[in-house]
Amino acid sequence: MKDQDYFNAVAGVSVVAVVVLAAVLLVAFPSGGGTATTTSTSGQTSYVNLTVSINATTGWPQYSPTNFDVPQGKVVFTITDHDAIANWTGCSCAVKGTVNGVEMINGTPYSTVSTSNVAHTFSIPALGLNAPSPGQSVVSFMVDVTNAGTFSWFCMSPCGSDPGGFTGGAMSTPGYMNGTMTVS
Ligand SMILES: [Cu+2]
Repeated sequence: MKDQDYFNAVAGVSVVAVVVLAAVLLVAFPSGGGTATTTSTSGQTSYVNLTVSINATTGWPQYSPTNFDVPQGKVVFTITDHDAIANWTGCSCAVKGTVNGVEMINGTPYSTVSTSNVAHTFSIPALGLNAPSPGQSVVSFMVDVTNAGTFSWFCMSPCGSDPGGFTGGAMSTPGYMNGTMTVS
């Protein structure tokens, strides 16, 4: 596949060079390519930088920001996940809904992420988006956002301090593992 040269080329990119990586992603994921059935026409690319860290008060993992706005068009997401490495057997490990169906983890492309480390996910069901986020990693991916509206996102990993995962704590408290993306 033609992207292989690019992937090889960026494999050594420093994880702190987020802006550079995002710029390279633009070259790797040109508009109109791949499997997308619809593409945005705005010609605009925007950037969303998300961080997962441990809330000092609650001890729960927390995305920041949780509510954000983007214009229609290509959106490059970068998730810097400071949480611990987490094995998740039976995880939602397939990358879905991104341009070319991949995400970059520390500069290497993956279409499926190893169960040995999926601390969190960034998922928007209405857009068919699922981006697993390994702990102690930088994940970057591009989404072609074609429609305005308010989209709920959440983490599908049973993360946080609650033993049941989805019944309390980080998973059910607004502003930790769920939020909204407003597209204008
Ligand atoms: Cu999570």
